[in-house]
Order: sequence, then C-alpha cells, then structure tokens
Amino acid sequence: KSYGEELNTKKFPKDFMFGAATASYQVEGAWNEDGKGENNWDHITHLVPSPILNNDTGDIACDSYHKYKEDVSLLKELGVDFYRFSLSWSRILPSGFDNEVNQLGVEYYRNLIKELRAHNITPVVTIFHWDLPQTIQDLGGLQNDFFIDRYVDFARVCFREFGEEVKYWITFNEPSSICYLGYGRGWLMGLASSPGIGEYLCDHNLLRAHAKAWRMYDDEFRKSQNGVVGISISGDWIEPSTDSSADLEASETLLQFTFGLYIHPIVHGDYPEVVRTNVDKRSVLQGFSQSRLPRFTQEEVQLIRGTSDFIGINMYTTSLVTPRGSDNISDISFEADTGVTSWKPEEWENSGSSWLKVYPKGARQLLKWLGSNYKGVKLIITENGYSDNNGTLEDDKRISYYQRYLSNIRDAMEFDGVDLFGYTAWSLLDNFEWISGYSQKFGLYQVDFNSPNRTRTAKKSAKWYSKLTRTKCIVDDCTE
Ligand code: GBH
Repeated sequence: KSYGEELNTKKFPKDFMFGAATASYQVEGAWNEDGKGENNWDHITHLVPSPILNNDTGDIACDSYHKYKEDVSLLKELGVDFYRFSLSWSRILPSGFDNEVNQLGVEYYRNLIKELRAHNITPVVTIFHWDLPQTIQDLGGLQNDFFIDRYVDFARVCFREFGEEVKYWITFNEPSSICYLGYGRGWLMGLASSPGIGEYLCDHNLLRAHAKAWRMYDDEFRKSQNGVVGISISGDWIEPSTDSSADLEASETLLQFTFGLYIHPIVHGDYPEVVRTNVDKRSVLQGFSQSRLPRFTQEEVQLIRGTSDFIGINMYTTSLVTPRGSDNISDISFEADTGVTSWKPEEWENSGSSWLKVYPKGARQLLKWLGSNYKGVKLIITENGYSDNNGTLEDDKRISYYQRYLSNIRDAMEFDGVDLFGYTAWSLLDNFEWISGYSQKFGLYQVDFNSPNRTRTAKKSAKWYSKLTRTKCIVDDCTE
C-alpha cells in the first residue's frame, strides 16, 4: 500500500472533539415565519425563471425550524461532542440592521441551544453562512464597506443574546466561496458578478469585519463569556501535477491564493506576498491606476493581525495544478491573477458532486501544509463529507470516504505533529445544496423531502459515525 492508504488504527486523543454540521438556510425552512426578513437566498430561489436546479427552494428545507428537537435527538444518537449550526441574520434582524431585534427569531436559537445543552452537546455557532439580508445585498453586500460595521452590529447582538451559552464562534463560513463565487462569479450572494474586482473588495471587507468582530468580542464579551472566536476557510489541497519545480511553485501559489489570502492576514496582518505582487503587477499592465486588490492601512494591519483563536478548515477534495501556458493580460479575473491552472482528473473517484473527487491523502497534505505554514495556530476541521445523488441508506461509499479521510487526518496528527482539536462531518442531514437544490446529498441522515414530515432516517454512515464518536477510532481493532 502506498502513502496514505493504510488505515491508521490509533485512537484520537481523549479531548479530541467530533461533531456534525448544518447551516441555517440549508435546513431551517420557515423562510417567512415569525417575523423573519427576506435574505439573498430567499430572493435568489424565488426568481422566475429560477437559477436553481429543479426550481428547488429552501422555503421548507428540512423544516429544522420546527423539528430542532428531533435534530438534537439525532445528534445524541450520533454521540457527537458538538453541533455546528449557523444563525440566520434576517431571522434575528429582519431589516438587516440592528434597529429591530426579532424576539421570536432569538427564541428559536435560544431553544435550540438549550436543547443541545440539555443533552450535553456543545453548540459551535457560525455567525454567517451565506444568508445575507436582502437589504444589505441590494447595497452591494460585502463589496460595500458599510458591510463591516453592519456585520459587527449583528455579531454583537449574537454575542449578547447567546454568548452566555455559546463558547465557540465562527465569524464567516468560507470567505472564498462568499467572495469568489459570490461576487467574482456571481451566483452565491446574488447573480451579478464583477470578476477580478468584486471578489477582492469582498475579501477586503470580510477580513476587516472578521477582525473588528473579534476585537469587539475581546473588548466587550471575552471576560464575562470566556469563549473563542475563529473563522472557517475552505479550499482544495493543491497537488503539483508533476514534481517539476514549476509545478511545485504553482501549487504553492494557488495555496496562497486560497488559504493564504485569508489566513496570512489573520496571522500576520496583511496579504501574502505572491498575491500582492501578482494582482498589483497585472493591474498595472491592465492600465488600472490602482491595484484591483485594495491595501490595508498600517492601523488595519494592526487591527487584523492575531484575530483568530483557531482556524476552521472545510476540506473535501484535491486539485492538480500547473502554470498557465500563456498569460492573456486582458483577462481580468482571479484565475488569471493566480497564473496557474488547476483541474481534477476525470479518472479520480467520483461523488454526487462534480467538484468533489475523492482523494484522501490530500487531507494529510493540506493539514501538513497548514501546520508548517502557520505554526502555533490551533486547527479544527469544520467540514468534511461526501455526496451522492440518491440519498441511499446503504451508503458504504460515504463510510469509506470518512474512514480514509480520517485516517489521513490521524496520520497528520501523529506523524506531522499537526495541532488539530476537532473534526466535523458535513452534514447531519441531507439538505438544500445551494444552486444544486436537493440533488446532492451529504447527510448522515436521509431526509424525505416528499413527505410533509421531512422524515429523517439514519443511514449506515450514521451508525458508523456514532461508533467513531464512542471509540474515537476508525477501525475495529484500535490501538491506544
Ligand atoms: C461547503 O462548501 C459549504 O460550506 C456547505 O454549505 C455545503 O453544503 C458543502 O460545502 C457541500 O457542498 O460549483 O464548480 O463552482 C464546500 C466548498 C466551494 C465546494 C464551492 C463547491 C463550488 C464549485 N465548496 N464549490 S463549482
């Protein structure tokens, strides 16, 4: 067996946390109940014609708004230490602004948190997982720097209302999805796009919003609430397509453009050098008098540096990379700025999502890269999972995915000294998979979307995962 293929039999450490995740728009439903305001996903899914596969919407989704107690009982069955879920901004602040706090929205999350704690499950709360009040999206969303203080206002309401019970906070889920897919490509936040410009405006505001919220927690809440605040970054492991030095360099560059773009500012205060240089250089050649990548002031560098108590990593897959053959300077885009091309070989093992190819040893490679680039930073995997298209209960392929990924993750801890304190399965439930609607299923539990009950049924993987949470080990013959 080659590198990364032999299963690691060693138990995870006693205090290692296992969890499962969802996000508000993907599971809650109740899109216009109890005073909730409209958000960007309500807006996008109600457009005619709809850009969503099969015209699916999250109007009802898994109906977790009404079925949260059942969800908690599933989590109990799984034996997880924590549940990662997100808050719907427009359920809490219907206008998007903090002029009106919707008490019924607050109540919903209070009840969920209370139910979790009654069952000894730790809440891990994502403040923003892609559902933005439409009022704010209409003003340009994260591209407009007024977003920064509006986000801090919302975060303050969250800390104030839930912070006595919630000790783990995640400010943003996947900046690169929000900014690149949202404003560079134009489908995740709204349908307008400004490639090569919108994503950098968004990145710049997101990083400052994250940092300001972290500092606000530090100043106003940390002493009394004693929690931790981090952020979840996603990206593929980027494997050099050959061992040539050009491909090695291409890999390093693309890793900097995906992970470094966010983690470097948060750890060191500013963008990685290769990102700064590439975007500046191409902006000049394209005739812009200022770089498309904005600059932080010295005060902002100070503001951003050191603003994460941990870094969450959402990991699913791997890409191969090589330098771009030729640079067409009139191409104004993030892809062109990277100077590389990446792809996933057809022959790699498939899932139910075209972007998700199964490549377990990428998990170890990525953790190793993060561990050695950002020494002393605590890491947690905030998402990892596998999709199919039929939601079968006999989901052996999902079990195999989890087992092989977790084996590589355990290897990274054991042999590469990576400081990882937790792991999160995506997802607790089959749910609304954004523009793919209900066609891609990631759940440990199947949800019957044809039944008004949204009946949940344990898949084989749920049973496997509950064994893992109890034994802290991925095989039958564990070693200490
Ligand atoms: C996560 O993102 C999300 O946090 C979660 O909400 C989602 O349900 C889960 O993945 C499963 O998809 O369509 O070719 O443009 C994972 C990172 C980044 C993977 C965007 C899919 C879109 C590729 N995602 N990417 S494409």
